[in-house]
Amino acid sequence: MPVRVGVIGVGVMGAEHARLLSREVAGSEVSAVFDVNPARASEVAASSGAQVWDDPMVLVKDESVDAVVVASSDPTHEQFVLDALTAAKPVLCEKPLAPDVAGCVRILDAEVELGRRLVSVGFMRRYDQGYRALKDVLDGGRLGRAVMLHCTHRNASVTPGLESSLLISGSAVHEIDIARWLLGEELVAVTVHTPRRGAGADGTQDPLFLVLESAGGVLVDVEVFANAGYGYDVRAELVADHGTVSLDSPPPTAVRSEGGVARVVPADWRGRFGEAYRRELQDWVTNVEAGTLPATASAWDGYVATEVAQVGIRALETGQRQAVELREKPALYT
Ligand code: ISE
Repeated sequence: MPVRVGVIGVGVMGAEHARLLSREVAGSEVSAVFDVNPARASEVAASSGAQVWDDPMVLVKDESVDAVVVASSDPTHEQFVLDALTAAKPVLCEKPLAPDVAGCVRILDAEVELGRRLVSVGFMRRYDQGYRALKDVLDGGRLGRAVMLHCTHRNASVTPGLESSLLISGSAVHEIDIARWLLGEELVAVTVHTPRRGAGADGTQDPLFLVLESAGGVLVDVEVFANAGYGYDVRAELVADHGTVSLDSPPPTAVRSEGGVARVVPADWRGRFGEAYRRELQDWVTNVEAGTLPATASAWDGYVATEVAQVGIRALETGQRQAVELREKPALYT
């Protein structure tokens, strides 16, 4: 029997999840779909063979749904994740787990109360082959300890007038998660520098330059440039005691141009992380089926990402280095 998944929210991301679950992931089918836009829900339901629901809370509880994917608007995540916990069903929630720390904490409390880990958070970079290769090199020990991590996160363009804080909570949050995962350490402080605005900035403080400090003294710098103008470009270089290793997945396609060799990057995240999303969903479905824990980010990781992003937003607003104070980690997540 395939795992029957209910997908809540089928905008660009949710529709892609539904497509992957119904066509590319082994052992799953999409049995139910909800979206605030009924036409969009019908379209995705028709292409994935699912039923359309007009009440997401009823969808979560229905017996035709074994597990839930939440890809609706950020402020609605908390409610749907809590509903899934009440129904004791596995749930994969797109980032952020909740946009505010209080919402994440309510989810942590509910999961701890239930006493079972059912929540996964969609930090798909953990499934990217390039980041996995970086982690393998670091964990293999050949390069010694990590000292610095340089990160670049560029989008071609974003909605004009985007709030500057969203560069941190919507984009740099991926680096926040991947840095913790890669280094195996928590982040303890954030500083945000603001260079002069890029030509496409349009009211947004863009780019931003973040410096994250890890508990063990590793410095992580993150350039977030939302209107970089040319494409979706994610880079990373890990500097260690005895050498450096760079993210090179997928290898950029080199093309000859008049000035020499140019780097060609995808237009958006789908071209860059499509395979990571597929692997993430496959791991989730396989483990839901087996009743075991996937390697996804947990509710704890989702909470920490939101907490550190909020500290980053404070650092941006104050212009000062801000310390991160995490809650005590519940035993369920150790
Ligand atoms: C977007 O919100 C995402 O979630 C993508 O994963 C990220 O890479 C992109 O930069 C964001 O704008």
